[in-house]
Amino acid sequence: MIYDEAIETMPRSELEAVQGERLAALTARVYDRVPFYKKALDDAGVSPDEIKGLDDLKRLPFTRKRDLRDNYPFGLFAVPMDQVIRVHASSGTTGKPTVVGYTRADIDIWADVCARSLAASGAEPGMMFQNAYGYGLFTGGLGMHYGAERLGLTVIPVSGGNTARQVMLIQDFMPHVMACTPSYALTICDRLIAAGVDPENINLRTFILGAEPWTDEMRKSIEAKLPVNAVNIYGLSEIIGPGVSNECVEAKDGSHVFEDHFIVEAVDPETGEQVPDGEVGELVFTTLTKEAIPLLRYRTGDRATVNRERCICGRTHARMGRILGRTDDMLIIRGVNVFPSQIEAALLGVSELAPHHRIIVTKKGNHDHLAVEVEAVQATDDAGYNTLAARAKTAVHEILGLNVDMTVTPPNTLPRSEGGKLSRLVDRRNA
Ligand code: DLL
Repeated sequence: MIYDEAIETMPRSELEAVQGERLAALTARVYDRVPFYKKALDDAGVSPDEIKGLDDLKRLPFTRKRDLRDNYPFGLFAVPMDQVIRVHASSGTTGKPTVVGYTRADIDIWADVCARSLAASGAEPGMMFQNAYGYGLFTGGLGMHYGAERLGLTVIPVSGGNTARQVMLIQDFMPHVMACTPSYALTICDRLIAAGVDPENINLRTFILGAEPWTDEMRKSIEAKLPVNAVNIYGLSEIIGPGVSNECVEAKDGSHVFEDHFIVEAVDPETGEQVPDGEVGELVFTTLTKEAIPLLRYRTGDRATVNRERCICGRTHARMGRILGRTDDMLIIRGVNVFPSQIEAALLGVSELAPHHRIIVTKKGNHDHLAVEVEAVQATDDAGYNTLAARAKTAVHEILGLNVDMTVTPPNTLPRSEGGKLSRLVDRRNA
């Protein structure tokens, strides 16, 4: 089902004309209202009245995650605070989160693009929807919640975690659609199978999966375990949250970017030049309609292709391929964005720890798992190391909200490479 047929199947020439008009208005708006953008445009030698259409996009400066951090928490907001009715946040590269805001109109747009996403995935009004994305500062839970209500679904706002309860609700409330991370979907499937649940006795037929990278192999594996469609949803807090793009269940071949609200580009991460359709580049989004925190050419750090070919579902909006990796070292652990620099910052806060640590990423079952090893400044006994480890673990939890396996080792015991340097990040996921 197509939620907004007129918009989602609009001929590309019309769509691009709408984008061009909105881009011109957006540039003028941020120039007037956000000192950061006034300076960025002045520095780039671009006057807002020169931006007349989509062809002028390339002249606009990029925005980066560090710009949000430098203007923490609300410095990039383009409206007075009394018009901001909600804030959300995700992890930043340091201890401080990346903060975003929404006006009433922004919440409305967000509900719309999430309703489009749910419909593209196969949800229909009247269905029951188990929403297992986290509710809170994370955008996943509330974003999908409003979208589901907009589409006319019955929402079960269960939030993330507590697998036993998720499995109970799937059997008792009989949801047709469930949204969670792909790794969690695998866990849910395995638990249902282990409990001997007959798929014919439950209604679950659609998984809407995102917030972390996944592969076609994972899709095959999920769809082999249960008679479901597993469909990709993509988004990031800075752009709106979930609902930046979504696959259609008809093709399951790339996620349609809701281009009347978001311009998508793929650029060479080194040069910043746009790469041709079909080639891998860093995804860059411009928010055309958002009021509270509109962003020009935001560098996501996510690497993927973009193509504008017509889709069998009838939608004309561009599709992005799967996220193939990042241009930075961001990890996603249980849906939480983790930068190694955050862990380093947390450990540096414990004075008995030496600045020598390594972060080891492995797979435990379906999930990525983080372990941290850090050296103590002074040798002590086992009890001493354990106490220090508990403190280090708390320090990391305070910054990331994640429990990691923490080991404190005696001084000078972690392996160093040739130049005496520790390799800080050891990725054993594919080992
Ligand atoms: O993860 C928003 C979201 C919630 C998307 C629920 C989908 C479903 P952030 O916490 O800001 O927002 O993290 C955004 O997560 O830049 C990607 O690196 C990654 N990501 C999100 N969706 C996908 C996906 C939410 N489908 C960051 N595939 C993004 C791969 C994804 N990576």
